[in-house]
Amino acid sequence: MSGAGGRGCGSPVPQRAPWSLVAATAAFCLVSATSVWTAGAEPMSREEKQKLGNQVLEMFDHAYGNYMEHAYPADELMPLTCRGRVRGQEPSRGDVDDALGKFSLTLIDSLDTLVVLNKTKEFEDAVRKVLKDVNLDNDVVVSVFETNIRVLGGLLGGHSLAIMLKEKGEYMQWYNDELLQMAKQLGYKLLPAFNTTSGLPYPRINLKFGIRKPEARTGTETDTCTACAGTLILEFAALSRFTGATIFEEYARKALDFLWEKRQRSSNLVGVTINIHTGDWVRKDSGVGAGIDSYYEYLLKAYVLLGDDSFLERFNTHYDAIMRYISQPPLLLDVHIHKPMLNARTWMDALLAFFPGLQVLKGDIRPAIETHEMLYQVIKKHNFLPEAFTTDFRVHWAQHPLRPEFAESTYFLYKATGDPYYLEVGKTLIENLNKYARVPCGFAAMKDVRTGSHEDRMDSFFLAEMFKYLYLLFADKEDIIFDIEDYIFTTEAHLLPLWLSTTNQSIAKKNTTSEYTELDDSNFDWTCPNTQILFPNDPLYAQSIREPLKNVVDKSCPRGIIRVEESFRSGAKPPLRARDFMATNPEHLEILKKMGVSLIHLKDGRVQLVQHAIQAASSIDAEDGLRFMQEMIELSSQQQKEQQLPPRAVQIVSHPFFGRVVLTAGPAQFGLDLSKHKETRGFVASSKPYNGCSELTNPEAVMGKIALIQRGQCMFAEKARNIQNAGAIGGIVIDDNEGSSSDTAPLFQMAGDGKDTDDIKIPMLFLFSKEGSIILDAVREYEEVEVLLSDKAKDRDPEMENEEQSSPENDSQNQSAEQVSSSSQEVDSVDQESSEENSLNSYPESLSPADMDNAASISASEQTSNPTENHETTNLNGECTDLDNQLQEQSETEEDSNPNVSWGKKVQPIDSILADWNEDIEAFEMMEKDEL
Ligand code: DMJ
Repeated sequence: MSGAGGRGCGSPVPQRAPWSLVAATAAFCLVSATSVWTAGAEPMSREEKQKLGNQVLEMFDHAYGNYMEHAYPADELMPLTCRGRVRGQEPSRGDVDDALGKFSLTLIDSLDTLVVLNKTKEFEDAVRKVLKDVNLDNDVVVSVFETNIRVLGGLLGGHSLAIMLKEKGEYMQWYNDELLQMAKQLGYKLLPAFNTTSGLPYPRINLKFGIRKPEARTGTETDTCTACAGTLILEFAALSRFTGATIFEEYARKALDFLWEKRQRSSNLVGVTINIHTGDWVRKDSGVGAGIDSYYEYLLKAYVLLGDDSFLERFNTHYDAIMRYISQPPLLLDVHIHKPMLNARTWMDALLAFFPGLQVLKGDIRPAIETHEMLYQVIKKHNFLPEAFTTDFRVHWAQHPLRPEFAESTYFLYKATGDPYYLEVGKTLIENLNKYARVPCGFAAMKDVRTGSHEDRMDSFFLAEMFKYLYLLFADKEDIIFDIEDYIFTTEAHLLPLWLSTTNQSIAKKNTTSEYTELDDSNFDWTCPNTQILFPNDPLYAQSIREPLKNVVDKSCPRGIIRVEESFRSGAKPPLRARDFMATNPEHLEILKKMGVSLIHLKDGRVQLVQHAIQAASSIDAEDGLRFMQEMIELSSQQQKEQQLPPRAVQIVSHPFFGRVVLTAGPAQFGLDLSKHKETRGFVASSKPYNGCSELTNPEAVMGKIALIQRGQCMFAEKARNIQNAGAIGGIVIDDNEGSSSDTAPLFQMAGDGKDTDDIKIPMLFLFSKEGSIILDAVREYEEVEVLLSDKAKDRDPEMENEEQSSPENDSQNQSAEQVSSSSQEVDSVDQESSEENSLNSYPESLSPADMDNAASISASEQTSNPTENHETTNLNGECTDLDNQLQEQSETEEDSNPNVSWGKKVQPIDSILADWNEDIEAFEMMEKDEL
């Protein structure tokens, strides 16, 4: 996402009235603020800014140069293996790959960045390459949304700056609208996607065959995300206005009109996904991040670019709802569209980092400063913004694909406030990128922000957006060869000229005011009048908003926890004891509020408690609150220990394993409970996409089978739902961390997604990578592999046993079978003898204060769940530790001292199982040959 370039207060406005109105309500304040800054963070010298600007240029060269040298004409660079990512030649990554259309994506996405970074010569070369090499007619299924924002937007941004340069008279003199012609060709290729009764586009289209034809391999989808359907208007309207072909703007408007009609009428919110045929909301949760983000962005920007009042009115209506329900400063939390007072999640995603930038464009600076500061504290803790993080700022999903949203908001906040603090923030971003993401062949996405591990990907938006915003942050007007304020940024940071607002506007006539119109005052409740008087009067304003948030996420650990320890030692007790707490008792709720503890109701009936010391009535109340939370943590962890689910077993029962291979698996907190001797038996099949994060494309393959799915990219529950919808009878999630094994890592339970998971009926188990590859290898070797999912290993297949017993050749196999069989029995006996110790040793437990069960029913038998895949928490000694490590250490120590209590030690180690297994296979193969 991004905002408008921002025109200074009082500077001449060449556009028609609506733009000046926007300027007056929002971005208008931006530039004037920079000149009034007088106090707060130390100002940055021009030399320092130039130094940082040059550093950005050098980094861009490193990224772009390596792409051009090692990847081009491929869509993206794989910076670890230093080669191009060509779709179909690399293992599928699911939906992420839908951005790749074999059209040199990174080159097109980088076009206007080259001009912003003053690399005009390189821009000229790049345009020539696009015209010469890029084919838009490939037989490949791409995302309509991604193709629009990255490719259509990239071509239009390139065209906008090409004509600007041509007019200047030095560069691009040969240019004759060729990029625009390509954009038009692409626009026509995308149009078949809109062939639905609703006018909402299909999410995917085949560039060569469109939607309907059998060769298209798409067109069966029923759902799309709101952002996917609502992020077209800028590019499509620009295309119409540049070319005079009105159809594009018409289609994009129709989709937006439909979404507006379908908004939930009482909350004025929209859901995350919608059925493109019926218009029903498929996912009724609503936030400002993933799935919705740029829909809101485009409403406001469509008003800026097209001057159509209806877009501003819609945006303001939604914005009011967002501020009423979703904004819980400094947090932005998803809610349910029908019950907007109910939080739908306990975590936030990284995409919402664009929102402070949009709030700047809107002119609502205060919450923008607050949310930005909260995000910055998370970044300072983890070096990057993890893809998702919890309301108490723990990592929820540790990946970071070098997203630009936070840099974007930093740029807009700097433009709005002129506060040099934001330059320092930008400097930190640059340092972190160089320190942690830079590799010899470019910049690599972070696989895990906590460990600093990399992924072999460098997404095109890194070049389209990150370098633009970072460069512009440090650039003075004279560092850029054109006036950036004459353009609006699309969501992919492509530049479209504001003069389009007065060009070919026939389509918009009926909705547009031709004269300046005074809108109702309520439209501006949150806007510029506040900020216009803000900075001249109080240059410390932004700092004063940030200050209380400084410790919201502490780098080492909240100091308060240590004080709690001390207080505990001195015997102090909170006024409300955790064990007495009732969520239905209004007095208790009042006490919580005083202590700065907020209660978040989850859909499944649980409540989450979060404490923010700064929200407490006094410092004493804050300490009481911490003590209360501490008690809750202890209570919860005690209950959890009593409620741990024991490990489960995946047993390969088909030929030639016949139950000999038993893999230790982690259970799930949802789906069929495999305890009490319930079991599910079936053949396995890999799901497509392998991460199971979207509707399966191979339902026929998994129908009636146990689906194999890779860990990562989305919540476990989401995977379960997708495979269940495809007809799978069970699922095995296989860890994507290569080399992981239950031999060396503690098992854990797969948690739900904070929502009601009763709809998941099939059993789900988790295997670490090493165990998972045993199944995958077996599939490769034998194709048909049958497994048994159960609470404990069952005896070997009796039928097979009989066959073997009757065969004199099988003595040696019988011997090794016995060995394995006896280890199964050991497992059983361990399970019976010391299941509690096993649970404690094998499972990381959540000590998070953020996941308390419904306190009204908290009792010794209640279970506390952790809806995250990752485990990181604050321990009672005030040290922040990784819980996995903590428990691993604990597990190792206890295993050393008492080898009988550990499940891990009791189960035959994988290597030895493999050795036995290989021997068995060889023996069976020999036997088969003999028989033949
Ligand atoms: C970009 O492609 C766009 O900004 C989009 O709107 C969502 N985010 C990605 C980068 O994170």
